[in-house]
Amino acid sequence: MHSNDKSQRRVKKRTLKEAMHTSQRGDAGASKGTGEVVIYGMGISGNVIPPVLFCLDYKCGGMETMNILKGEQRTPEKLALNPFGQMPIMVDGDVEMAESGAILRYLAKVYAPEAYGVSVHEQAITDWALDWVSTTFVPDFYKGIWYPVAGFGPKPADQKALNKAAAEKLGIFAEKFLTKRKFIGGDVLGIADYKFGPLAWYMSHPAIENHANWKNPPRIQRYVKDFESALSAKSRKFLQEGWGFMNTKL
Ligand SMILES: N[C@@H](CCC(=O)N[C@@H](CS)C(=O)NCC(=O)O)C(=O)O
Repeated sequence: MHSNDKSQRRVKKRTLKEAMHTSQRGDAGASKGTGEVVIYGMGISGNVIPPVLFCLDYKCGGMETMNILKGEQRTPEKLALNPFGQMPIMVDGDVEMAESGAILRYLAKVYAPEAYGVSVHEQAITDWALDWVSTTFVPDFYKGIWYPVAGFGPKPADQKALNKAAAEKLGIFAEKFLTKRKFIGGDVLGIADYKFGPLAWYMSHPAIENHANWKNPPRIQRYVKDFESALSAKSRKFLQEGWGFMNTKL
């Protein structure tokens, strides 16, 4: 072998070793965050509320109104941040992103890793709950219960059947994620709670019972009470906008 090849291989090896060392230290791509996260959206949105509550509780930011009823999500400035033209949008320094679940994962990683879960196992359970809520609970049930009452979607063809299926699935959800624990995250709120809590809380509004004939199952009622109690005073104040909005639907 040519001596030059040897030295090149040494350089390559060292680079790989360095890279491994860096990733084992856990600082590959680590981000500190500005501590001044901006969530663009509206306080009545069940997708915007989760990351805003997280920011208020962890004192790392808050919401700036972007009124989608006036099309403000489609200005060139906002489309540059989220080309899908939806809220919430998050900006944290150079990090610009959307999708409530993805934002919560980012926020936890940067500002409160324990809210995602300490071990890979705990994080996987968080992901499971978060993904079930986003991909099943919201489209199959929340959209047929909360959206029509709020005036953002059509009534389902068979409300009674939808409510029955929702209660059954929430029973399974509670058994899986809320047995022997107060929250999905355990004794304290985790990011799956920040996603699910606001939706369950919204479904506990009397307007929902009046118009969709829906009442949260007992375990979810208790969960909603615990969820509200665990929030900071600022978060509870923030929720007043959404509650007030639903009061107009009574
Ligand atoms: N999967 C998204 C859903 C976001 C979403 O549906 N946002 C709605 C309001 S709650 C929106 O921006 N709608 C306006 C539009 O689609 O034009 C998330 O979880 O963030």
